[in-house]
Amino acid sequence: MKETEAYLQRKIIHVDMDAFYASVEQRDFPELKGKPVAVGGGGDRGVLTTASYEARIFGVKSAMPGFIARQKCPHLIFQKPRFEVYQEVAIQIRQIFEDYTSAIEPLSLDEAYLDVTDNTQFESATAIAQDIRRRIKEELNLTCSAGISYCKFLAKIASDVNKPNGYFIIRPDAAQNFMKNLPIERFFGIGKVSADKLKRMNINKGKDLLKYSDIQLAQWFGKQGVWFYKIVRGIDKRPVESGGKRKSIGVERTYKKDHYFSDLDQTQEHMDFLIQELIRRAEKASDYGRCITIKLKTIDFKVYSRSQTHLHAIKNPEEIRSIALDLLDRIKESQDNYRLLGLQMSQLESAEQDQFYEQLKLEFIG
Ligand code: TTP
Ligand code: MG
Repeated sequence: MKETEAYLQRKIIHVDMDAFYASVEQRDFPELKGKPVAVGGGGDRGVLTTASYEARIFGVKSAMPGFIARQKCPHLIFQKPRFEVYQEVAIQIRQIFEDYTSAIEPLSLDEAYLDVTDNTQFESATAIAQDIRRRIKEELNLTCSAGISYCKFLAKIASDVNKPNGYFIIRPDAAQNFMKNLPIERFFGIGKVSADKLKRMNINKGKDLLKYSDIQLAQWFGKQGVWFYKIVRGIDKRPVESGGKRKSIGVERTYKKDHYFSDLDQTQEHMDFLIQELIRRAEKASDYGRCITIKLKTIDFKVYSRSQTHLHAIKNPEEIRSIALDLLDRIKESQDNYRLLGLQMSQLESAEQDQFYEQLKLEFIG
């Protein structure tokens, strides 16, 4: 087998739970079954985390402000999120996955890639996906959808095709055809800005993008253009990255209406609280990062974020404070009122150590 074709032989499954938080609520409170349910968004200003499929018929969806959801569906039932429960369920799902492969890459609580190429117990990846779906239903009483393909991008697209409670396979020989009619914004790595630009060039679907050479696309989009050229041909060799350590430690706080803030002094006070909390968590994890990011969300949902990266992990509370306040200064020209403040530390030492050891291991093998 030529090295260039090896990636086509892989068997990757993408599993995504259906209306995850809402389904857990309907499972645990049977009186909610068959009803339009929203999780979160019940307060004055909150947004929904998700909605049950019964609510989606009314146009209710994730990230929608609660008051709009209520307008669209007056009998919508608002549930308070129970994050610890969802986290617990995510661990149970993960335990089921581990019976099939150790190559598991979670994307969020309810979504993961599995590389099952080496699993010889089942006759096909589809059989594995179906077995996983059966077990999630039997053991956890929840439904999910699965996509099966040779690469991450297509497996993820596939899990959406027959959602909810379905599955879909995209085989290598069917991939080209499948992608021809795929809207441009659904290709992995084509973000909103690029998609808009492509559409202005009358490139709306995969088949339109196929007409352009890598050189042309690179001229228009730089390095990204080369990726567009590849992804529209289904060339996605990204491995399923398992065992990934956590990449960041973050804290954020959403404020109620009476506590919105806009002036610098108040922001600093709130920031001090977040700094203490961040340090507490970093100490608990014995992990510190090189990069500090702050995030501010205005009352009309504009998000500002600023980061600063250093050469060494930042451990000193005073240093974190001075970086955070510096970053704040860079946002503060605007006179907005804010409802959310967040502070995050990333480029964690432990994760970088792992990369370093991984690199050493490779050098020894090589
Ligand atoms: P998704 O998989 O995007 O959505 P879902 O599982 O609710 O519905 P679907 O059937 O379409 O997959 O997200 C998983 C969970 O993550 C979701 O149940 C709630 C949470 N979430 C948020 O908290 N905020 C958000 O904006 C989104 C999109 C999801
Ligand atoms: Mg989901």
